[in-house]
Amino acid sequence: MNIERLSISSMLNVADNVKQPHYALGTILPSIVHFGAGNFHRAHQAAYCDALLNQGETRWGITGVSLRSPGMRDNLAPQNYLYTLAILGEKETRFRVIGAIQNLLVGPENPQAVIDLLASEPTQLVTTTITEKGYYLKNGVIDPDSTDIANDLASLASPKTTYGYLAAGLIERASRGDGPITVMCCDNMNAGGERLRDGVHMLLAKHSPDTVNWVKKNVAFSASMVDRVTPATDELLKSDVAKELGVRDAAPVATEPFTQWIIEDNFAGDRPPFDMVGALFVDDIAPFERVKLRFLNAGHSMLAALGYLAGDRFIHEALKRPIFARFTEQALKLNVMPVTAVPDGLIAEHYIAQVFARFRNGNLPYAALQVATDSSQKIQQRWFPSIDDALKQSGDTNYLAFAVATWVCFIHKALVRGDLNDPLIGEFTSCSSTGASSDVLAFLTLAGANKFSFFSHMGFMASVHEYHDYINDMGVEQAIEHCFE
Ligand code: CS2
Repeated sequence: MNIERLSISSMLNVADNVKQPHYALGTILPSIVHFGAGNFHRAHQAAYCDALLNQGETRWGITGVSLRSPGMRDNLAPQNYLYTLAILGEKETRFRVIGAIQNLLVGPENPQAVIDLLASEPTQLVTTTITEKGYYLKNGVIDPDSTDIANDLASLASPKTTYGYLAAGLIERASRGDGPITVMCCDNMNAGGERLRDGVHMLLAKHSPDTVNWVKKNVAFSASMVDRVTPATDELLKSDVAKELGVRDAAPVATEPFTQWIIEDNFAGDRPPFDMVGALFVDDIAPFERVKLRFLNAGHSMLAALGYLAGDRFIHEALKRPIFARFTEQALKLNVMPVTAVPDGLIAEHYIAQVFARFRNGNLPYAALQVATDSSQKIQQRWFPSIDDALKQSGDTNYLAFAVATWVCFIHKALVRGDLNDPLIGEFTSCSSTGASSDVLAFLTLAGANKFSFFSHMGFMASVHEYHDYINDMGVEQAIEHCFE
C-alpha cells in the first residue's frame, strides 16, 4: 500500500474522527520503564498512560524494554513509537492513536542502557507484562536450574531475565544514592509483586548482599490486576487501520471496549495518578487477582481446550456451542464460585455473566491457541488452587476434573499436530504416550500439579482418568453430554 507511515510528522494527515494525543509529542518525560511491551501492554497500561498525558500529566511516558526480539522496536521506531489502538465492540469500532511510549530498548543489544535507565533518578515506576513463563516458576518457586536464571546467578553483566535487570539496576541505583522506586507486576499472576521481590532478592544475595537493606527501605514491590482481552495483530487489522486513518501502521493493536486496572496501593517512588483515568488503588489486591484468575482466565483456558478439541479456531466460536457454554458456566458456578471469596461489593454471578458477554464478542476474534499458549504455566494458577480449595471444603470438583482431562487431551492433540506452543514442549514430547492414561500423570506433573493436594487425592484423580478415557473414546462434546447433561 503506497501511503505514508504513521509518525509524528504524518499525524497531521490522520483522519479527524480518530482520537489523537493532545500532548506535544516528543516532549514527554518517560518516568515509567516497562518490561514486555507487547500487545497487551499497548492496549492496557499504555492506554491509561496516554489518557494521563492527555490530562497534562506529562511525566508519565513509558520506555519499553524487550528482553529478546527487536521486532516491536523495529516496527515502532520508524513511527516515533506511535501506534493505533482499534477498539472493537460488538457493534462499534473506534480508533485511537497512542503516544505514551517514548522509546523501546532491546535488552540484549545494550544491557547497560537498560540498567542505567533503571538506576536513573527520573525513573519512578517499573512495570512488567512478561507472561507467566517470564517468572521462571517451577512448583510455585523460582527455578534456579533454568538456564536463564542460572545465567543471571552467574553474572549480571548481560541479564537474561527481568529479575536480572532489576537486580543490576537496583544495585546501580543504590550505589548512586538515587531515590526510591516501585516495581509493579502487571501480569496474570497471584502475588506478582512478591514474586518479583523474591527474584530480585535471590540475585542480590548472590551478587550484592550489601544492597539488600537499601532495597528493603527504598523499593516497593507491588501488584495489580489487569484486564482487557487483546488478541494478536493480523493483516486484516493493518488494512482496516490504513483505511480508517489514511496512514499505514506496522503494529496496530485490536482490543475490546472493556478495560480494568486495580492497583495495590504500595508505592515507594512517586505514584502516577492512574486513578484520574479509571484505575483503582486498593490496599488488598489478592481478592481481585483471585477473581480474575479463577473466573475469567480459568473460563478462557477451559474454552480454549474444549474449542481446540472440537476444531474451533476462536473462543467466541467455542462459546457458540451451547454444550461448551453450559459446561464452562457450570464449572465456574458450581465448582469455583463456592470456594472463591470475592471483593466486597462484587457479585460473582454478574462477574461471570459479564465475562461471557465479553468472550462472545465476535468482532474481536481471539484464537483458542493464543489462550492455550503456555497452558502448562497458566492452569497452575487458574484451576489448581480452586480444585484444592473445593476438595478441602468437600465441594463439587467434577467439572474441574473434566477440565483437567480436556487439557491433557489438548496437549496430546496439539503435540501430534504441531500446534503446541509451551515452554515445556520438549518435556511433553519426551513423555507423551499414545493418548493413554499415563499422559494424565506425566503431563500434570510437568504442569506442577504434584505441589497441590488434588494430585494425591484418589477420588479426584480417578475422575480425571475416567473423563480422559471418555473424551478419547467418544469425543469431547459427547463426553460432556454423557457425564454432565
Ligand atoms: C487469556 C488472557 O491468553 C490468555 O491466556 O486468558 O490473556 C486474557 O485475555 C486476559 O487476561 C484478559 O484480561
